[in-house]
Amino acid sequence: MRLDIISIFPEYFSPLDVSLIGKARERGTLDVRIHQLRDWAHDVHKTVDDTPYGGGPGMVMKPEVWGAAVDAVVGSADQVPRMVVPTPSGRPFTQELAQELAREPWLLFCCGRYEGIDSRVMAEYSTRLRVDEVSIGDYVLAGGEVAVLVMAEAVGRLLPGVLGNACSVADDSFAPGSMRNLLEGPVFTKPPEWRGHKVPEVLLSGHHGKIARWRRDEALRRTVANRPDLAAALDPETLDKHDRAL
Ligand code: 6GU
Repeated sequence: MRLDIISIFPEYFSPLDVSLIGKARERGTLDVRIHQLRDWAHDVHKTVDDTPYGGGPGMVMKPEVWGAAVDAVVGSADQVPRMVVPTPSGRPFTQELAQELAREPWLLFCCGRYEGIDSRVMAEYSTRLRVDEVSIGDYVLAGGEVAVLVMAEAVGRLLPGVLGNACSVADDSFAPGSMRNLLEGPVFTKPPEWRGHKVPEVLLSGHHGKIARWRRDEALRRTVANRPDLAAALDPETLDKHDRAL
C-alpha cells in the first residue's frame, strides 16, 4: 500500500518510522511519503491560511495551496488515491472503515489545522477521487495529524503480513466472528499468582470448551460495564441462555 500524508507538521509522523509500521515500511509492504504543505505556498511567508468568509474565530486553510499540493501528489499516474480528510465533523472512524481502507492500494491523508480546509478543496477532488472526511471520536484535537497516526496504525496492522499472528486480528474487539460486537475480556500470563492475585482457575484447566465459554462471559460483562451502547445493540438471537443469565 502507498500512503501519502500532507501536513504543515511533518515532524508529527516520526512514530511511523518505528514498530509495526516501521517494519512494514522496511519490508516494502507500506510505502509512506510525507509532504510539507508549505512547499506549495508561494508567497514569502509561506502562508497556508486566511480569515473565514462570514466571520468567526480562527483561520481557514487556503484552497490554492491545497490544490497545488494534492495535484502534485496525485500527479498523472493511471491510478488515483482515496483521499481521507481528518476532521471532528467527519464520519466516524470504525474498525469497519479501517478494513475498507486497508483494501485500498493508495491512501492520501490531508491534515487540516486551525478551523479546517476550505470546503471547495473536498468538493473539487470529490469529482475525481473518493473523498472521506473522517473523525476519530467525539473530542476536538488541534489538527488532523494525531488522527492520521491513529488511522495509519489501525489500517497498517491489517495489511497482509504486518502482524506476526493473523489470529490476533480476528480476536480483536470489534472484529467479526463469534465475539463480534463484544469487547475483549481480561488477559493473564505467568506467574499463576502475583501479589496475592490468582489467575482464574479455568484458564489453567486446559479445558478448551470451558475456557471459550469463560472468555465469552467476561467479554459480555466488560461490554455491559464499559459500553452499554454496544451491549444494547447486541443481536438478541446471538445471546444464548447462558449469556442472558449474566
Ligand atoms: Cl480527525 N481531527 C481533529 N482535528 N479533531 C478530531 C478528529 C480529527 N477526530 C476527533 N477529533
